[in-house]
Amino acid sequence: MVTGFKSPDKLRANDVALIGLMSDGNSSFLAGAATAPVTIRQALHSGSSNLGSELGVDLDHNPRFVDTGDRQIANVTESFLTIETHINEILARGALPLVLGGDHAITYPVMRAMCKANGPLSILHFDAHPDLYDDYDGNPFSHASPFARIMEQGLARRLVQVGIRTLNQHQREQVTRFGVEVHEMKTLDLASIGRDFDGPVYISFDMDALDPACAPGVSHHEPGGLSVREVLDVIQRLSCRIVGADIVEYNPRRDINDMTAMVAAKLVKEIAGKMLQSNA
Ligand SMILES: [Mn+2]
Repeated sequence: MVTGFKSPDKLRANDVALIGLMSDGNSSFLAGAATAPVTIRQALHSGSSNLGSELGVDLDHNPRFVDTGDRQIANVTESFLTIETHINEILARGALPLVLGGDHAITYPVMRAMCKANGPLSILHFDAHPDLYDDYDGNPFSHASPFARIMEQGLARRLVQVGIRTLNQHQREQVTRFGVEVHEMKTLDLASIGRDFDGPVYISFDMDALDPACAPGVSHHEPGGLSVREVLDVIQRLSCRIVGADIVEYNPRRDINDMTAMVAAKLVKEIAGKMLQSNA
């Protein structure tokens, strides 16, 4: 049982604000990601580990790490678009959102709020999929389309994708159209990633970027992915300011012994730690 959520109006500047968005109405294949925030939080606070990041930030009783709880998002477009308002409440206090999805569709309304507050950011996007479909099955808000909406509306100045291994012809055309910087899995040079960010960065982390062997609790198993250690290395090496992040597409219904929830909780610790350090 996790308690002690705080209202966003208690946030202060440069706090990291955890927020769960319980939304999977735009998933194309399987539902289940909506309950992810609850399970990730249980893993984060499970007695089997502590709340310290590897780089030395302790989230336990840390006054700058504030959990604002979860928001229920109904499976209708009007409710989905209120996500922007939920993030605005955090940004209005000068705090930094760390969002637990939900499916990847949430990143579009989150970035609308982020762009309004920060101007267009660079996005470091970990994923097996580029999520650049113009629409998917007729749904422009599909979890396969958020980065098409973000790029066509100028909500990001750079989109750097890591772990991609599902590019088809349409999405290759979208990559060219939007100038997306794609680090495909087949030719990955991890040391080259993230060295050249020259402004604040938003991290969007789809759990299926990881190999299904280390993160089976996702809707779309795509073999040949990243290891947990590899993504931690990339995140820990970042020297830019990280002003927001999301961790999406964890599907508890597909998990085995909560092992993927534990990986998501590890990412919360390392990303929150980096956000706190880079905005100290
Ligand atoms: Mn994906």
